[in-house]
Amino acid sequence: VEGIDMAIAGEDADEMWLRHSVMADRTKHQTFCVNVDATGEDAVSLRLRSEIVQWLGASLVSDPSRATVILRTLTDHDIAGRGLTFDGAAANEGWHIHIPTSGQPVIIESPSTRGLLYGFYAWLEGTPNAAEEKTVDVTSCPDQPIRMLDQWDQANGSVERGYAGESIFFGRWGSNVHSEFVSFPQRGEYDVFRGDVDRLVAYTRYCASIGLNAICLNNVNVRGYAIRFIQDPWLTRIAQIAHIFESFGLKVFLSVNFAAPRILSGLSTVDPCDPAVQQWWNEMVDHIYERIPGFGGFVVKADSEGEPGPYQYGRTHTDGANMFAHALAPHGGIVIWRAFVYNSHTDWRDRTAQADRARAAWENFHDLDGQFASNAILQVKFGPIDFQTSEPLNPLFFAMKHTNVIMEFEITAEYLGHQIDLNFPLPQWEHMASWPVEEGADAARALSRHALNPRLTGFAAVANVGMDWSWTGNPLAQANFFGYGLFCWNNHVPVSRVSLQWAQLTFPDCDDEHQHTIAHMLDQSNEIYAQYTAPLGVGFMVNRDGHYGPGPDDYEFSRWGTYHFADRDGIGVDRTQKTGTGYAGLYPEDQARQFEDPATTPDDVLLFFHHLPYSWQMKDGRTLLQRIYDDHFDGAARVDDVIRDWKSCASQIDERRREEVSRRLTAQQADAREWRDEICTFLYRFSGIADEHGRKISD
Ligand code: GCV
Repeated sequence: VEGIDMAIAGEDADEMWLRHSVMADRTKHQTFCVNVDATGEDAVSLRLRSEIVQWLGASLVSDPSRATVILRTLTDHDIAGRGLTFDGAAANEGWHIHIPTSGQPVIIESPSTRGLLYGFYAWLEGTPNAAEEKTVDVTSCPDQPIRMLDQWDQANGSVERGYAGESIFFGRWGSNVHSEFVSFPQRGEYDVFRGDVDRLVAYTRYCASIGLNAICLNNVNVRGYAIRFIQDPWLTRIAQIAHIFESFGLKVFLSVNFAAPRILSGLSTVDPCDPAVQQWWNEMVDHIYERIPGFGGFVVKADSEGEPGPYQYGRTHTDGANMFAHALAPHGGIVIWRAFVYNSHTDWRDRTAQADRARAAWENFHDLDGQFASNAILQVKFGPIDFQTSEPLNPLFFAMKHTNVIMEFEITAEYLGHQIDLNFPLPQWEHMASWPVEEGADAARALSRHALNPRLTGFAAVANVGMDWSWTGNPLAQANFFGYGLFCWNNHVPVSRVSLQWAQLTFPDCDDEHQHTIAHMLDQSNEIYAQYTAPLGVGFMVNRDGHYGPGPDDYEFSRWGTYHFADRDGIGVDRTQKTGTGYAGLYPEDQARQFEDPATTPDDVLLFFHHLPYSWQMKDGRTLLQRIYDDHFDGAARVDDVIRDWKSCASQIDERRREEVSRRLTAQQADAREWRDEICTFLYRFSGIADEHGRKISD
């Protein structure tokens, strides 16, 4: 790529689930033919060809009769004539794969070149499974039209909440020596782009290979040089990166700082209703599209955690979002406005509704429903707090009935063990996506039902990669990235199918039994972690200094407004309507009723909704405190089992991955024991109630 300070990717970067030798072996006897007459050549079809020839090293012919794998685009006429069904708001990106029993060519078809690319990778990854005796005919379309990654990468090369080394986009080449990166040396010059094109191409391939179609390159907290990414010469660099992503079918977005007109051009105000401010953004957007015609648009975090926003000018969030939407609309761009807005200056003494952080997103946005522009999207975190181990669905998903909404997840393991502790969060994500929202629609499905434009809904997640050789710090955390893509595509994909497919692709040298062992380790990891950390949905008992390890009182008297309220009698947050913050009443009547009563509240969010005495009788007959003690001992003991499982795979796994994972599991074991002991002791000191099984709890 012209102008980029070329640097060769570390030769030793792990190949994750696309192991070149496996893929090349799988295709070495194949001859491919790509026919895109129905849609025409574009950057994606050219990329598809180069993937076949340059990446796989396979042969490509123009005559389909000589091919063993035919990839072709379809016209509407073809689709109707063949009786094929491509369904949903993203039907265009779907694929149809035909695998014959023998003799005939494999056929991969789609209405679009992007769909062909997705079908190509799906086939390479073994989806659908080729049956030996039966012809396979499968059509598959993504459930969510927008399937996005949010990078929290910063211009200085660091990654906010990143646990896998420095940014793959920004920073000084060669400065990443280890994943335990702490500080980045100041750069004298302004070119903050790493320029590691090989690494970017590889990353983009991974994204496309799991069906992703959008990425925001920089952190939502837009600081330093990142504020200038929308201007030349930095924009030229962004264009170069966008060029790579677009060729793999991904749209590129940038996070922007709401106060940019003041910071960059000295405007006296950034009031979104001021014509000069609007004009500034209009011109800025026009310029961006001159450089990047396929640009996706902006992601904006405003009025939250110290970021500037429309409230400072007495304006609403729709005033802010619609200003950007208006500037982007002529170019087909969109603005993604984050609903993670809360006042981080609460007083712990205040126990009223206004200090309940769980209410914040709802309070700030519910009455703006119907007022967002049709090219604006509200991005809502799945839970009302902040990616805790267990939360109920954010009630905003019920309130927004005439708004484009994206559900936000966090792949990077901020509260889930920093990619040190094993934690494959797919079960939790699916639980959130499957939350009943209305007759015939769970949360995932309801998104398109209530959108102003059904194609402008979807999922976004904070990415978990960095310059670490394994991409994700912990090689097993690659599964979380892989799983996210498959989850976006099929919101109810069976968890164990994903983990097994990942294990098979990633550890091809393991035998079947051990691939199942690895998949099993992943499948139970999210539950294990939830057992030994903050109990039953209470949240935020995590260490405030970085969010790893226990810190039961770290937030209790802080300004961030999240509390467990443990005392000598009980624990939990009263969010009932009768005696608490009233939060339970933000749900539709049947669910509000369910959460109002601790007897009908599901265990995993029991302490999220209720402050209960330690003697509270759980559904299984145990007391609340005994259940907490048991979970903590059980969770920590299960980590020992996970270590045993990993050891059982040892002889079949290369040394580097074996040792890296082992080191992290040992650290997890220490972490789990620390959590167990701190939480149990913390509650024992308050309650004075001993463990029924006489296990040692320090006093
Ligand atoms: C990017 C949490 C994280 C912050 C993050 C914020 C957000 O508060 O701890 O690091 O900021 O969420 O989602 O904006």
